[in-house]
Amino acid sequence: MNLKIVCIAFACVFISQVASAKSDYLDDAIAEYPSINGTSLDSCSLCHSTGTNRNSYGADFDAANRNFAAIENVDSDNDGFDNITEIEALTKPGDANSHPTVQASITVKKPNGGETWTIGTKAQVTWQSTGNVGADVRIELWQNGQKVKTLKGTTPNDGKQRVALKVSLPTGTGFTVKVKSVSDPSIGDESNASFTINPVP
Ligand SMILES: [Ca+2]
Ligand SMILES: [Ca+2]
Repeated sequence: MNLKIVCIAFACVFISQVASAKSDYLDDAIAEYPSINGTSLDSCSLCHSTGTNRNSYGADFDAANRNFAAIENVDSDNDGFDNITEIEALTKPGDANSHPTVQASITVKKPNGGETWTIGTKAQVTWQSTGNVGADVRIELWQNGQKVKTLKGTTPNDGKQRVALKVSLPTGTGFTVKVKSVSDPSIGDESNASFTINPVP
């Protein structure tokens, strides 16, 4: 047997041992999380970026003495979703570019019913958004199911906007505010209940 054959034989034994060590952990992962079997998470890339280099999830797994349950509530790749949420959604817990899809939504917080606005003052409109709502929103004033005024045609989607209550606005009861995405007006929300606008005192 020449040296070349000995080296190749050694390399094969070494590689097969590394490979079997990897697949043991993958088997453990599948035993812990049967739903990943046969999916894109059923791969070395669950814990490794390239070759034997661990990704952030693999590093946390190693640091936790290879205890999957101990790192379930950790967000290893810092993409806003903890590891168990990603595993259940079949997205990669060690890859920030892979994460669950968030439904785009807007929720009006103020006015949400019962308020009284007064012409001549400024009123605060606030809202929350999730997912990809876009950079800007528009704010509309509705009364008894009819749109009466666009208070802001476009304003940054930063969750709050003060609006000047001009004398040209109608007064009375039955008002609601709608906040909608400018890029996709089908994403929006309306005050849960109506509020009142009083004239200048
Ligand atoms: Ca994550
Ligand atoms: Ca991820």
